[in-house]
Parts: sequence; C-alpha cells; structure tokens
Amino acid sequence: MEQRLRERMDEVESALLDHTVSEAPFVTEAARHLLTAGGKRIRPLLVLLAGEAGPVRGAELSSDIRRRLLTAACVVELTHLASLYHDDVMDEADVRRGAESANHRWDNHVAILTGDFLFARSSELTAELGPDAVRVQAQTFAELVEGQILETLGPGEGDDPLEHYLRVVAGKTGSLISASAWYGAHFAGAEPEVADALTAYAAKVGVAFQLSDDILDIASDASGKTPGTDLREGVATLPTLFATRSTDPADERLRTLLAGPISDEDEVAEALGLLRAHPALGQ
Ligand code: GRG
Repeated sequence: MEQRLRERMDEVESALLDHTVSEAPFVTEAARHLLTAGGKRIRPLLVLLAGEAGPVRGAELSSDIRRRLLTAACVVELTHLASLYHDDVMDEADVRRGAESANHRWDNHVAILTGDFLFARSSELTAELGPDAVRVQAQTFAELVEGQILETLGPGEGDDPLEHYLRVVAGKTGSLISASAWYGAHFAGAEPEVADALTAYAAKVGVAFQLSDDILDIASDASGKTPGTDLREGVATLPTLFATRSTDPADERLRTLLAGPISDEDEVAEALGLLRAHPALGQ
C-alpha cells in the first residue's frame, strides 16, 4: 500500500478507537472487542481510494476533504462492525475475525446492544457529513437489512433461487461497499458521473466479494470463520446452488443433504467434502 494511504489508514484506525469510547467501560470493551480483533478494513480503504477520484487527482487533498473522508471511512467501518455483531447473533456464530464472537464471549443481549451502539455512533458521525450522507446512510442501511431479511426468508414461490441469491448479496454486502465508493468520490468533489460510475462498479465488486466469501465458507477454514456456517443455517449460496441445480444422479446424496439446515456435524463434514470435490466447483 502506498505510504500516504497507509498513513491515512492509521488515522482511520485511531479515529475508530476514539469513536468506540463510551462512558461505561464495559460498553467500550464490548464495542472494541471485534474492532481490535482484526478485519481487512476494505470499506474504509475504498472510501480513501475513491477519494482520489476528485479534481485534484494525484495531488495532496485539502485538510477539509481529508477530514470528511476520514469521517466517512469511520461511518462505513462502524456500520459494518454493527452488522457483524448482529449477524453473529443470527448465525449463532462462535468465532469472528479469528476471535470469540461477542454473543459467545458474553451473550446475545450484549451483542445486539453493542451492534446498536456502534450503529448509533456511525449515525452520529454521518450527521456531521450533512443531509446527502444521511440519506445515503439510511438507504444503505435499509438495503443491508432488506438483503438480510430476504436471505432469512429464502426464495419465495416461483422465485429463481439464483436471482434471489444475487438480490440478497447485492443488499447485504454490495450496498455498503457501493456506498463506501460514493462517500469517497462525493466528498473528494468528484464529478457526479465519476461518483456514479465508481458507485456502480463498487456494487459489483461487493457482489464478487460476497461470492468469494461464500466459496470460502465451503472451501477453507482460513477466513477467520468456521466453515459450513451456511450449510448449518440452510442458506443457499452460489456453490450450493450450482450443486443442487445439477440433475446428475451422482449428486443425489448432496441434494438430499442440502435440502435444509444440517444440524448433524458428520453430515456438515460430508456435505463440505462432496462440495469441495464437486466437478462443477473445481478444487
Ligand atoms: C445493525 C447495521 C446492522 C445490520 C443488521 C445482520 C445484518 C442487519 C446484516 C448482516 C450483513 C452482513 C454481515 C453481511 C456479510 C458481509 C460480509 C461479506 C462480511 C465479511 O466482510 P469482510 O470480509 O470482514 O470485509 P472483515 O472482518 O474483514 O471486516
């Protein structure tokens, strides 16, 4: 990473620590639990990268623009963080970012309320950025939640499962990644067409990012999560959709296993083995 970007990411890191302080020491501890556990920070990084698309391209940004980009970078990471706390409650996940999830470390009440606290801090910061940012933040949050609700419901009668999956992914992951690009471009003063193009591009990057996350849930235990979460939840993802679309009699056992949530750990391991060896999914 370029030195200038690295320095600004360090500023983001220290601002995130500041924004997670509460007068109640326990709330600070719970809010910083996942913040300090790791995370790639791709959303704040995208804000800063899109912030290079303004008219002063390549030159030093004004202190006012830098301050707004820093604020926006914190907004997106705090929103993301809030969603991770809630997601782990919904998934009953034990591990996040290679650490104990908050629901496992404490309980669901603490995890839900810490997510709310982080989202409140994110909203407070968004207000500093003005009404356009508040509107984008509200729309993004609605899309994120809609994506998550659609995933929980599964495809409706007559819905194409693949189209449903792509709608879920665009909402729960694409929306915040796309908003990150908009914040960066917008606050750097980029032309509206440039900001729109970057926003649309980032929405697609977000979908691709989630596809790869879903593949890692099958293919690897190196993603800081326990593999097979989606199988236990009965959530269809691209790899399981490919496998269940196949009419090959050799896939009958896999289709049976993937018909619903799998609670038996031996069956989770069996389904993971069959998916990893599936010719349509590669090695
Ligand atoms: C309270 C904001 C809020 C939301 C509630 C639970 C919920 C609605 C939405 C869940 C959205 C969600 C967790 C989508 C998955 C997105 C995803 C790909 C997470 C992993 O992102 P990475 O790889 O994680 O960027 P790190 O740990 O690197 O930050």
